[in-house]
Amino acid sequence: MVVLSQPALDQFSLVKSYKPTTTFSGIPVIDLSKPDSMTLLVKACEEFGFFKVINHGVPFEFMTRLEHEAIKFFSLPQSEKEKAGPADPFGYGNKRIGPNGDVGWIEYLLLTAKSEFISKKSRTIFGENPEIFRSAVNDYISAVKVMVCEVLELLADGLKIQPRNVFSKLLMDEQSDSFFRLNHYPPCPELQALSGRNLIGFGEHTDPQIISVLRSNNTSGFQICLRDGSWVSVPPDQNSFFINVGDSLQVMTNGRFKSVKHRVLANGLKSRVSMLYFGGPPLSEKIVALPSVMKEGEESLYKEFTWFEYKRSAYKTRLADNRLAQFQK
Ligand code: GA4
Repeated sequence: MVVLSQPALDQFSLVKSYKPTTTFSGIPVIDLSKPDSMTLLVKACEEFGFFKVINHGVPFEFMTRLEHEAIKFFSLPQSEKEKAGPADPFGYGNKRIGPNGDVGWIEYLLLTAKSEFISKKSRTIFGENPEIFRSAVNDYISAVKVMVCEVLELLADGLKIQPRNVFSKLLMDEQSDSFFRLNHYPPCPELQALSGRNLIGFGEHTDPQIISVLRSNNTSGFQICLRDGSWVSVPPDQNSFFINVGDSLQVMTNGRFKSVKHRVLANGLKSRVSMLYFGGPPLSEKIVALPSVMKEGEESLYKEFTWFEYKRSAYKTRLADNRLAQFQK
């Protein structure tokens, strides 16, 4: 039997923070039921690459049902959870993130968002009685996908791009390479001894896909990096979704929308549970700046690449690396 040793606490990244990080009150809040949402969405993607949506239409019950199932899974004995691992990339992962040595104070389940895969792998990932967990994941993903596709269509309208499903069709495609992730950040009591420093739950990075949708319980920890390089804490809100622009949408809008750097800090006292949908295109899709977003004479900032090529190179990087750098012209 191969026993993988756990990384010791001193192998985790510690962030110096002698004063508490600023809690940011300037995060754009977009009410999807209001007529000004289109304009505000475009502004948020340009300024922050990040925003919160309310009145989003996803039943709260879908979130709580899945959260409950996730907590049940993460409460299983370690040996049971390991049966769904390692995350290569899909499956159960504990402290190790990605294939290149990143670690964080986290355990997670990483899945493809394809429903037929979810059912096939059910028994290994979702245990002996997978039906309830599996349907909670499927219902949640379906509803979130509808909501985020509406957001993408409003963004296309706001950018005056036609057809308006130019982004959303990539997520709706049968071949869409979208991921789903359930994260559990256990409380870390040893944090008290770190005298004012913070422990990294999930290290700083940008998301490679088109768009990501985050929902968490009411435990803090999530931070974004502002344009001036400062890190700010995002107050959690279990009723809303936080949405961020991914690298691919940055390229398709020729840098007009920003793929925001974000990270999660571990909490000393409370457990954080989050669920993330990463909307990606089909592997064969060419990721290029759309001609309709370019002004006259504007040149594309990036070389042409397919989503497959981008992913292949992304999996050779560390979390904090700038994955778009090598595709810049
Ligand atoms: C970051 C965003 C998503 O969580 C993820 C991550 C993926 C993984 O955990 O397997 C990666 C990371 C993420 C980017 C660089 C590579 C791949 C870990 C890593 C070091 C699921 C994704 O798609 O890219």
